[in-house]
Amino acid sequence: MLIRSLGSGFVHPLASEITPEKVWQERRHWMSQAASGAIGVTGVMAGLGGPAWAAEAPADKLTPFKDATGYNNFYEFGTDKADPARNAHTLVTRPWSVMVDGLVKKPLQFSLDELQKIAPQEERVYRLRCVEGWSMVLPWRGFSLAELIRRVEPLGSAKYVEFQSLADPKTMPFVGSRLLDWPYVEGLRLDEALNPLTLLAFGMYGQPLTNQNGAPVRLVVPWKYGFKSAKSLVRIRFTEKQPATAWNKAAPEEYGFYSNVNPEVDHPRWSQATERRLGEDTLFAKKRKTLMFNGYADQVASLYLGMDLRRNF
Ligand SMILES: Nc1nc2c(c(=O)[nH]1)N[C@H]1C(S)=C(S)[C@@H](COP(=O)(O)O)O[C@H]1N2
Ligand SMILES: [Mo]
Repeated sequence: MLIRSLGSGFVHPLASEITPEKVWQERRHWMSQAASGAIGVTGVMAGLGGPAWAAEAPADKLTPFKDATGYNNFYEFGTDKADPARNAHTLVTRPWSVMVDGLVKKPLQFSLDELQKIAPQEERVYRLRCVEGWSMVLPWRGFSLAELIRRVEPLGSAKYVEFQSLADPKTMPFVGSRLLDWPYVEGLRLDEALNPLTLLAFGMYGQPLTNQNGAPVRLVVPWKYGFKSAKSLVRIRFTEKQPATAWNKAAPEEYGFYSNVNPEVDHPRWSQATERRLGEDTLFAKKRKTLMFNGYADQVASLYLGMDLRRNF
């Protein structure tokens, strides 16, 4: 391996030779040592946004960058898992703006630069599980959606938040196809949107989101099936009625509004009891058991007290 001296005895591999996941695994190793008191790292903690790391299970390894960017769902660019990586280069992410409106006191249109600056961004390692049975673990970068919600001051009548992805037939080859009713729309109840876990993400693995992962800004809702995490957002709208979401409209028996990860509620066409982790799916790799709320029950179970999660799937 080529190494380069950075002076005073420091030797470091060239950036081009280390994969993003290697760098991140190293940082996490430090972090776990820091947490156990093995090394003193006030500075490191400050740079990494400490508390968010508590959300990950110890056995979770980061999903390799190439898997996370090469196996995607982004139907605007095709239905094959390799299509987004192949086709999403046509997406134009600058200039970009996000309209935040509906039942709020202060409707605002943000340029991407303005939006990125409304709160300090932090790194958060989240698991995300697709309803199709695969999952991944990634270091995302962004801030809680609650930071944005606070600034527009929802009215008392606002009960839900609707998220709209860009639908540009000129740059997104499958917008206009009959796969879904475009634009891609998702929604959360206001209290779900305000939960600190709900992330407005701008980056992943220490760099801006790749187009196939939803550049320049997306949602990451880690306790729900992946399709709730809408990509390439252009509008966030506060409503009184539950939003009509793209997948729910396309197949209501298969994709409910809530879509909380729940191993006990099977998809009508397959079991949801287990999942395979991207990057671990060799022939003999064991499947993982899917966890209730994708492992985030401590943070979110209280949102659903008294609700029948079989009926409200
Ligand atoms: N606009 C838009 N957002 C989307 C999708 C999509 O097709 N279009 N697919 C969803 C699904 S089904 C999943 S599993 C996740 C996948 O995110 P990833 O490609 O970053 O892993 O994005 C979600 N967000
Ligand atoms: Mo998905």
